[in-house]
Amino acid sequence: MLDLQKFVTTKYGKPIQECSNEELYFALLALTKETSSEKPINNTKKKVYYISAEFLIGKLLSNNLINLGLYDVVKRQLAAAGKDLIEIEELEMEPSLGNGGLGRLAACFVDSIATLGLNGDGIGLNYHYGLFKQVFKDNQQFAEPNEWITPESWLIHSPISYQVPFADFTLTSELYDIDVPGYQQDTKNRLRLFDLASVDGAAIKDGINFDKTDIMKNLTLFLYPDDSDRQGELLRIFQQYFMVSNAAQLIIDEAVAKGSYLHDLADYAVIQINDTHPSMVIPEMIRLLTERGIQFDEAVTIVRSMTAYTNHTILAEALEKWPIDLLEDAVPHLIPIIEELDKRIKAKFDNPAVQIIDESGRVHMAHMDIHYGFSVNGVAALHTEILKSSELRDFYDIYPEKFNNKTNGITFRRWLMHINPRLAHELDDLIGEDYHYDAMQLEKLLSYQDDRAVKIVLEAIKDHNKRKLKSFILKNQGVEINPESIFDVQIKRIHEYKRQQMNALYVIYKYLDIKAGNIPERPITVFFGGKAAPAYTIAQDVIHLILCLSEVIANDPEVSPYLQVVMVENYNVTAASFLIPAADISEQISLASKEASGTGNMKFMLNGALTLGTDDGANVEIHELVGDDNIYIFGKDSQTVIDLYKNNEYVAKDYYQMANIKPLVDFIVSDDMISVGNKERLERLYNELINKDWFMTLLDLSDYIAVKEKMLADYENRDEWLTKVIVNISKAGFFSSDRTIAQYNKDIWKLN
Ligand code: CRA
Repeated sequence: MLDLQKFVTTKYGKPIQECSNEELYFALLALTKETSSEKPINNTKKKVYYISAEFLIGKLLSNNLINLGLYDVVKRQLAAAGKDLIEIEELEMEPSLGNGGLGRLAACFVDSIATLGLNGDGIGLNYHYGLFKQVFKDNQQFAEPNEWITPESWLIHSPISYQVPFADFTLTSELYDIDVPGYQQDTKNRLRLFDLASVDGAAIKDGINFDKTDIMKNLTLFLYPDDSDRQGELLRIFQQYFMVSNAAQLIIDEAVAKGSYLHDLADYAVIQINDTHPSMVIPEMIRLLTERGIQFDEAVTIVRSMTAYTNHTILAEALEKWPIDLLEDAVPHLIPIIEELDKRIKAKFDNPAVQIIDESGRVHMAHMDIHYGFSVNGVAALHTEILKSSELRDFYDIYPEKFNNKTNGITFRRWLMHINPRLAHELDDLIGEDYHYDAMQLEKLLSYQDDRAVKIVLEAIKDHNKRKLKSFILKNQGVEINPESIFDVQIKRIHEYKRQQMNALYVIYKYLDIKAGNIPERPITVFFGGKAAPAYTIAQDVIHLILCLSEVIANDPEVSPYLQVVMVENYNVTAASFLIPAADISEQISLASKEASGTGNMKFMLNGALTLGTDDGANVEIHELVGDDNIYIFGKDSQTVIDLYKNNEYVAKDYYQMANIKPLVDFIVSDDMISVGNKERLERLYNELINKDWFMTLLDLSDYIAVKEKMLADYENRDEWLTKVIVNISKAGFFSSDRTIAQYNKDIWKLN
């Protein structure tokens, strides 16, 4: 049994009571690293390499303590000495290695791979400033470098290093590992982050602008550096190639060390390509194999039998397509390989839609993945069906056997046990701990759906979590919120297809309604959180709209007691861990067909919030699991939307002219708003909505308002609402990433 007092005294020569929280944080970091370093690395023959530009791992202390079985003891022993683990954990910097769902999914997956005892590492880059830190000034977003690496951290410097060739120079990599102990597992895996020793933050000028030409200094500074110019595009190619060349060299070395003679490489390794950023691993692996004496044809066969591709989006602009001349400037040695791969496809299929290099000389990474890998998967049932029937239809016709669905999932260690310990303990008491290992066991909770006592406890837990969120927001932003209000939460990257602007129009509706004298039964607090890509102007305008609305409402004494808008600054995994357990309403309102899956929707459901959403992404599966009575669905369905696009039939103006909609949209450019905002931004957004509205906000707005009003009214029937909450928690087991990973393994990786 752990004796934390002894550990701390040995380290600092004084007892826990006399240590600062900072000292205790570093003691716990050391303890956790030591404990996981004692676990042997999983070294079974075949291994999966999950290559991803993002791993949004969040703070690791509690997560690792939970997985190592130390969380409760540590918490207890600290408490006995008058110290609070939650306060200590605040001192950890959140790694900034991801952007959104795709990166968080990768983090959940490495946790689940380790937890299932499978041999698999994540491979990515060690961005020093990661994704930018978001700050608000003048009701606008500004981007600052996010410095997260401290001298002592989770990173373990490895002796592994590779040479990575580019057109004009060769770079030498460094490797940093982060241990990934699975939940209650004897072995561990690793997250392996490649870096460059010479990277230098002094290359940054103001905000997140930096000299883009000096690759030695900037290669791993930022995730998704601005690529609106040629130099920026080149830098992204440099990053992607650096990541996959290191990965491919590591994969070969590890296999050879285990006895592979390369012809049998696929018996040792399988690569999961997480979206198209790592796609160059295909030509790179072919290059390395041919360099090692394997014939080109055989190299292609080997690579095809060991690479699988996950598609995360149907938005065409998010799929990498690099002009061949740009690739030529960065990685000329890959060009003959890519051209040969393309030539073979052109010889076989005369359909322009499936070519790797298109007529304008762009290399379609996704097409290369599909032709030269053995598996293509979507991330939710609806998404995979859309890929097969429309987006990737021509590929599906050629290779129906390659297509499969893997509905996303989330790790319950973080998204239940860590962020909502009271709920987890209540579940332990009610249904036992089996669900820790088999999430489907949560269904046992269904038998309590009419249990008054359980409902009272659930309500008390929600209330507690609302108060925790209140302190978090007060501390971080100096804003007071009302814990007695309904918490309505939309947290995700800011993007037009996710339709934060529709939620903002609802807020305007409510504001005007309250001004007209209709006082809500109970106050409502609407939370938004999310970053907008610095080059995405309309998304910045949406943030501006929300911040201005927040100010207008806060300044209006007629409305502010009943309605509050909070835009959470620098939304990240840590903020999510406070927002999700406190939420009553989970906003999942993307335009149907556009959200590949969503994973926030799953986290909210598990923590007892009800979904207000469209039949999109994994919402469809949530809907099927909980049934019509336990979810609030609105809006046009995906087929209708797909047809509207196909026939070019949607005209925003027709909706704007409607009597209930026009005043809401007009409010965006009202004097009230312009007095606190930036006229140009508000007018641009207004014009975008009435003239274009590419993601059909106005199409679903009336229905959204009606269903949200119904939901708020239903909230007042506490007994029925809590039944719905129980049903949602009970049915969330399907969304465990352990289930997702078990399916990847059974159908794709075939490890063990
Ligand atoms: N934004 C999808 O949009 C999905 C995640 C993880 C996304 C989400 O609906 O849940 O992937 N796609 O599968 C993406 O990043 C490049 O595409 C996302 O994170």
